[in-house]
Amino acid sequence: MPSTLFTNATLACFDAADGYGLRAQAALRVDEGRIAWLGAASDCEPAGGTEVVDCGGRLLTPGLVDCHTHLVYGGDRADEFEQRLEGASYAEIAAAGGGIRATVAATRRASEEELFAQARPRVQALLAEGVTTLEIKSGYGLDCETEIKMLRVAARLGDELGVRVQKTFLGAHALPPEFDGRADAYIDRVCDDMLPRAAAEGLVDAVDVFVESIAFSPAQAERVFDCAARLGLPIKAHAEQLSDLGGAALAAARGALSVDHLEYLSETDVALLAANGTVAVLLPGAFYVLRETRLPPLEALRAHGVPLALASDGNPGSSPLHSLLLILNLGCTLFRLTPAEALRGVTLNGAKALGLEDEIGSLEVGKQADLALWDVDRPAMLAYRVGINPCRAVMQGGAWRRRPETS
Ligand code: DI6
Ligand code: FE
Repeated sequence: MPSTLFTNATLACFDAADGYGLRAQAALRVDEGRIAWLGAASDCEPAGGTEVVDCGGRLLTPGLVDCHTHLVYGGDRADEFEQRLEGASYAEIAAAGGGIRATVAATRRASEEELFAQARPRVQALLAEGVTTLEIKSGYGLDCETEIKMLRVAARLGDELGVRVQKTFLGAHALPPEFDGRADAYIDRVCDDMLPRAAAEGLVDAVDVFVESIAFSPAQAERVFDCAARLGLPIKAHAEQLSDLGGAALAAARGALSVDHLEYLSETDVALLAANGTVAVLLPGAFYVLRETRLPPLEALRAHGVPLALASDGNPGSSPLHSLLLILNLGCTLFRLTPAEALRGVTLNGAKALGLEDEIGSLEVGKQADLALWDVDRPAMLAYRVGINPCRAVMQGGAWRRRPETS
């Protein structure tokens, strides 16, 4: 693999405890797919055979990480968007058999090929904005065959589009209709059959549960977490999105990588996240689409030093958004994150939410050379402006996904 030297760059390294870790007039060398050196542009001398990219003062960041998506599914839910505009709530639509269940029916009907074809443009939209790692959850199959079909499609998206995809099993996302009134029996099925089989096929990097009154109770979540522990898999939770059931505290106490949503997280439970190194993944897309008003407890999360990540939650119901740059802007405008917090949330802390912070997410020697070069000179530009994609070039593992045009 040829070496590449980025010179005359503004680096946002995310290599310190906070801030961007900015280095102006800097250079960064990539060897064998990894970051081999970085420092002042005046200190580097390209060896023969090295490709040199003059960045012209532009911003070079770690490739972006979207650590929470549900991008593999059949159909769409534009009809429910219209119903909500006529006054129905997300929870009411779910209770009437729509919502996640509507997508489950469409996903069960779709072939693997159809699911792949439908998901590809969603992933491509993220990639166009500098994403080099994304997580994709199952959870619209709710039977063994369809959950495995979704996870296979997720793996294939990674292979064919040349992006790192982390696969999360979310069998406990909603109760399938054939188990109506028998949620505990469904959890038995998840633990005895679905999750062990998906894991045996090498399709599971982490296990997630939706802990909510319209989904599963903390006691049911615990059983899924026990099963994950037996299989040696890390856990996550959708928690405190619509009410406070204590799901985040439960997951954090068991060492969850992340707990996600968190609008109803109580300040007392924040300390448990901090104590266990669990990342708080904030999802402003769902907050925006559902027109929520209750904000996650940002001040308490900051005061306790909980790492904050931001993600798209791309899904057909509550967050049909496929732009991580828009999510940066929403995180700042709706949740009052600083641009530095927001960008850290889609780089280093997004990586941490996936357990990958030793490998990706910052510009540090030894890390994988996942890089995005932007037509901006200041990082705040990425969160500030909406509707212009300034992504100029992307390198994934030391190979160009998109080369910079020379100008
Ligand atoms: N919370 C969400 O935001 C998504 N899943 C979840 O547990 C929404 C899924 C959907 O509405 O299809
Ligand atoms: Fe989600």
